[in-house]
Amino acid sequence: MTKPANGRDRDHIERRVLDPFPELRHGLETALWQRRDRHGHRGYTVHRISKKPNSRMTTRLESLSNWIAEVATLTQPKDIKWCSGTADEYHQFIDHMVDDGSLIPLNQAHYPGCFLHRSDPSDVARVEHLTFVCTEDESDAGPNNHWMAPSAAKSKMEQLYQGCMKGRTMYVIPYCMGPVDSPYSRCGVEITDSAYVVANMYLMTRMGNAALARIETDGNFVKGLHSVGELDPERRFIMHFPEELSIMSFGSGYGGNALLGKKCHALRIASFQARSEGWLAEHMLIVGIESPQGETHYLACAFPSACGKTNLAMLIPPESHKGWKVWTLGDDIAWLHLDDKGQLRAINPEAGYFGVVPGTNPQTNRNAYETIQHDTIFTNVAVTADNDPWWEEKGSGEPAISWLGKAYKPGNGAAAHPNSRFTVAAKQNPAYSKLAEAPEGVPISAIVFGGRRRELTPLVYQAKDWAHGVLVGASVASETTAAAIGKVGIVRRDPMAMKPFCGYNYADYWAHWLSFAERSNSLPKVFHVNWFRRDADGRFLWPGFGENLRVLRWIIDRCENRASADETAIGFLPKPDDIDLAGLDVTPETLGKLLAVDAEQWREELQQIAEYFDEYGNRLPDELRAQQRRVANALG
Ligand code: GTP
Ligand code: SPV
Ligand code: MN
Repeated sequence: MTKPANGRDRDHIERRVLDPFPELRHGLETALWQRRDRHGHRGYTVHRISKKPNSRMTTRLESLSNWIAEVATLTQPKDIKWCSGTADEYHQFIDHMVDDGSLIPLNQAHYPGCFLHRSDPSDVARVEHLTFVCTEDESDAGPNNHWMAPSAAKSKMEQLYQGCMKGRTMYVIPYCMGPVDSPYSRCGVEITDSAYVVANMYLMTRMGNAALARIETDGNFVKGLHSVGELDPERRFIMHFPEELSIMSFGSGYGGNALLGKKCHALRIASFQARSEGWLAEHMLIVGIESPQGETHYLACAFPSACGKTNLAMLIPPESHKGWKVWTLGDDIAWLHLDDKGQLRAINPEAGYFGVVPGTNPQTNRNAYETIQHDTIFTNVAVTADNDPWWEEKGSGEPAISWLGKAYKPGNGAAAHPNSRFTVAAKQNPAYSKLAEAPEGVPISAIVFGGRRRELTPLVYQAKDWAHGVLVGASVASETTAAAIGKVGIVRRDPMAMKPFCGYNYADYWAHWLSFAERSNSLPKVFHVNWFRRDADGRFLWPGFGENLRVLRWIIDRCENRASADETAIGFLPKPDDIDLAGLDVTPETLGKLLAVDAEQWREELQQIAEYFDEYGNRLPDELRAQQRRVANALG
């Protein structure tokens, strides 16, 4: 029994019931007790209270209630709201944001349940230059990450957080990345002062009571603290503490910076955890390709940001491919585990899509287009005179108001921001796979790397074996896009499409990838694709989108040992007849260009890869260096 408070103390304790938890297990209620100490300073204790009289108890997970109390003491919110994850609660958040102007209802007759959020114009993409991995030892973060000592990073962040939620509500979001009943899933709790973040987390993750129940059972969770602060780019940081499984983010409300379950947890922290636990957390889509004969293969594909994952995951088979079906499991992140038979299996830790809007139309991506017709949050799109959302290459309508909220004037730049995004629940996708919720995930036949490169990299090639596949992944380079602040169109090395997301030293990461060969002899085959080759006039040589299925068919046939190939120095390439061009306006000459391997250019590329690897010094696995030398020598 707790000691009853004496009369004097009672005056100093105000009880606030925060969430009646209608469907609460154990008959408990959650409450915040706000206390003042002898000096009148406010402090907080979080309790879950039994409805039985005289049996008040703290939450079963003390590490959680203590952390919430600590954060509340630091940030001083006006109140705390636990998120239970119900649809009603989501609608309450939406109404609240409409009231305060942070969400604008779109035309509800045309787009029911759809809203527009205009972010601060300085806050429209990930900020890689302000993103840090804070390991005790700098070399553990590696040359691929910005690093800060954990103690320095924490004191910097604590200064920023000091009193930052005054007058604001602090939301507590328990979430589960992956199906709640999957052994491969991992949980976290995000604390934020942004209702927009809460609404997005509701669509993107399994959040609320079910996640909280699992957290209490697991006894551990990733701690994510987020505040939008004043949205000042000078006071903006995204800090990761992988050794403590915690994240601190301040000053941005944008997707990857603020929805901490996504890139911060499911990639940076998870990749670090995955290394010690023997699995992989990757920037990959997961897609199922079903043939007219009813045979389904699952592929996991890693392309850098804004390089076609969402589009490939939702691919619509072209007219020429009657009877083919494509099923989406994930569009951005895959967690990969070896099962006890040595089969690599994938789950998607997310439950929604935060996808690039521009370019989405019924021809390029009909599934995505249909998915976002209702119950979608649009961020930084334009609107038409009818108050419909509008974006470049939508294929219909005209912009009246730009993403900045000003009258649109042609010639004044894009109407929708190039990195404008939709947030939507995955279940709305007409191609949503029935295995998307399977706790055991799906078996992966092929791993496909890709990049956006106007030259050099052929339409498709296959690595000779797993170790060569690790080289192929480690060699990915791609033109930068609007998904991150910075110059667009510059080719940079982006190994495994993880440059902004690998939470530890790439050299150790490649060693971890290589180690899978010792643990299984039935690993997936590894490929590389490039949909973005251009001619001298800058036009794409390959039609892309649905037609990419023709390339995936060769990939699947290679996995089944039923397609031929030419062996080259860089790997296996299809013979021109191996890619079905029926009904397609691609001449054999163009296909020749798409499949050409220019030895001179490739020698140069292998030289650049060697120089890039040198940045990792002695830590680089010998096997990777040996693979690089083998290919360089084969090129002559
Ligand atoms: P993130 O969400 O940032 O990780 O991006 P993503 O990899 O999911 O990229 P997404 O599928 O959203 O594609 C980004 C851009 O690439 C869009 O403008 C698409 O229209 C374009 N795109 C996608 N697939 C193709 C393709 O096969 N060919 C060409 N030419 N463009 C493509
Ligand atoms: C990406 O940039 O790769 C995205 C969007 O998928 S974000 O959530 O901002 O990372
Ligand atoms: Mn992404």
